[in-house]
Amino acid sequence: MSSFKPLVFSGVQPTGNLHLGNYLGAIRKFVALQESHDCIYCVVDLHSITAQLVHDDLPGQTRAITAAFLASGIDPKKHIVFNQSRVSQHAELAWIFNCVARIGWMNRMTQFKDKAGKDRENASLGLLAYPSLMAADILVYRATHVPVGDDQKQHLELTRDIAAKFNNDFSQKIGELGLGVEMQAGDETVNGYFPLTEPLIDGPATRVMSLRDGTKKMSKSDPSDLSRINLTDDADAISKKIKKAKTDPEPLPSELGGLKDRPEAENLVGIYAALSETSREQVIAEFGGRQFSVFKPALAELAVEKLAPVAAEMRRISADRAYVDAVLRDGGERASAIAERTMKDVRDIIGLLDD
Ligand code: AQP
Repeated sequence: MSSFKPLVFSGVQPTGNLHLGNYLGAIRKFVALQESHDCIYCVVDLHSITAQLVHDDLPGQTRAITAAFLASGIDPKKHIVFNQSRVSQHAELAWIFNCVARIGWMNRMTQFKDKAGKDRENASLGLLAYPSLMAADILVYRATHVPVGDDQKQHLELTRDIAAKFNNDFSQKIGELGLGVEMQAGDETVNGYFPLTEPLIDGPATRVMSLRDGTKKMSKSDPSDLSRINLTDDADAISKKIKKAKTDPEPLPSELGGLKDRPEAENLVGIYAALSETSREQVIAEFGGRQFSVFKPALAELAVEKLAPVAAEMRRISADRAYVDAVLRDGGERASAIAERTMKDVRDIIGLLDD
């Protein structure tokens, strides 16, 4: 039985300044995976217009995210870096997936409920269909692994559901065309064209929380800049934000279990563990019983040490717009070639004449 070639895909929206959550939950993992896998990393500009259509400077934001990828250590020659809208096959496959996915599946998505808020009727159709485009982003490359933060887990489950339904519905045709990989679907064996992609969500910072409220995710769109550490923040801003981070009056506990019901303390310990590449247990072993007046300066020093070089490199790369544009152009061409091979197969499987 053949199997799918391992391939990593992930994307980041150009909706604002990248923050520590994006960095620890996603981008740093992108960098690590380059050693073991072929990787495709995408600035998902089509996603950024689902919640808000008009942006002040979408091209500038797209270039800034690209610069952050490169500054963090993504190699655009060995791997592929591009912006989504350049490869029209993402949108083409998303349309097909709109016809595979069920409205009930989309209505259950918590991100849609959060972002649409109370005025659901007024949300764009694109916001509802967002997970279908995300499934297309991944499956147009038949990617097997997707590094993401915990908030994307539900969308990855939906991606698997879409792949499984497509494989089941077209199993016979996929087999006749000799395009499939034999896969188990319950008790049956089907000819699958799309892999059931695995999310890669691990480590101590899969959900970095707001510095102002430990129950809310750190987010680009939070109106308070004090809620997040931006990748572009300088050393003073990072130190100030950590100093002002909300905490409780108790010292850090001497056992990990003592972080329960202390979301702000738990968040800062998780951030320290992720930045120092250790575990929460080890952070508690080092700082258990210490006051935040000791822990916060240590965390600020560590954050500056790890993030300042990325910010400096981002500034250097951003100044060379021609280079950033050339990376996106080259990545787009290489991505298109793979995506078109998939779409050719998909058109054949469905019966859409294309020549
Ligand atoms: N707080 C977070 N902790 C860990 N990982 C996170 N990610 C986002 N926030 C956190 C991960 O970063 C990747 C890129 O995210 P995105 O740009 O696609 O959009 P998002 O998840 O909607 O991020 P934001 O910052 O919350 O943006 P806005 O405010 O525009 O909605 C993803 O892998 C995500 O899991």
